[in-house]
Amino acid sequence: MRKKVIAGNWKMYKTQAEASEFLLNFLHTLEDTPEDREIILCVPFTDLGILSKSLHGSRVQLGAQNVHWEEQGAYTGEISGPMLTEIGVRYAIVGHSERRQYFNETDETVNLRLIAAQRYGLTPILCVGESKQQRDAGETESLIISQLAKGLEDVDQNNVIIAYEPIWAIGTGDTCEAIEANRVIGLIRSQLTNPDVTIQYGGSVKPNNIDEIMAQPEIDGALVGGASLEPSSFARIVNYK
Ligand code: G2H
Repeated sequence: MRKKVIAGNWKMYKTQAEASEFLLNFLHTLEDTPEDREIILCVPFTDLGILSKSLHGSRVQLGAQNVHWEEQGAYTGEISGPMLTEIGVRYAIVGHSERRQYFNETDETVNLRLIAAQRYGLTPILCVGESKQQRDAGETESLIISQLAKGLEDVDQNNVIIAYEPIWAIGTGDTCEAIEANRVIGLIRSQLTNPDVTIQYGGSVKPNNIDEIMAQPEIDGALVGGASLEPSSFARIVNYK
């Protein structure tokens, strides 16, 4: 049985005070949430410390939005795996399209970060996905196969989550049809040596489309941006039917 995983990606939103307020209104909504799903919040680095304390004893796991490949060193602005695991972080998003687009993240650096995340005890969430231009040019399949091959080189597939995030559907409200997301995720699975890897869909996941997304046989979860910022909306997503 593949694990179902719903992860919020807060991106660069929420101060510590706002994060604490979110939890006040969110945690009680999990009382009846079925045990079959893992819930993760991937939050800004500055929120990790306080959330690590507040989430202690809850069923919500903590994730970072990036991780460097070295244990320590002169890498201004970066955070290492041991810094994250020391404060109870379990997951790290790697290779999100916003990192690739705005911060020159490449398949090579994504690969280094994935390997390091595993080395230091984190489970990485590898993001792959095509732009509108690439989709229109018929390059979706080849691009994703290439991102997977380069990103996953020497990566242990027993400890990784993959998120298919078509760039054209991110933050646009323009969701990829569930059936099309299912098709691409099936293609992703066909490229893996471990068929039991959890593969999420991400891109404008909302309360009104989560049930259809999670009903697809290949889709094991969701990586949720905008709709994870508001407690009632994320609660509805986590409590998908
Ligand atoms: C895709 C997603 C979260 P949103 O980036 O990773 O964001 O749900 O806002 O499209």
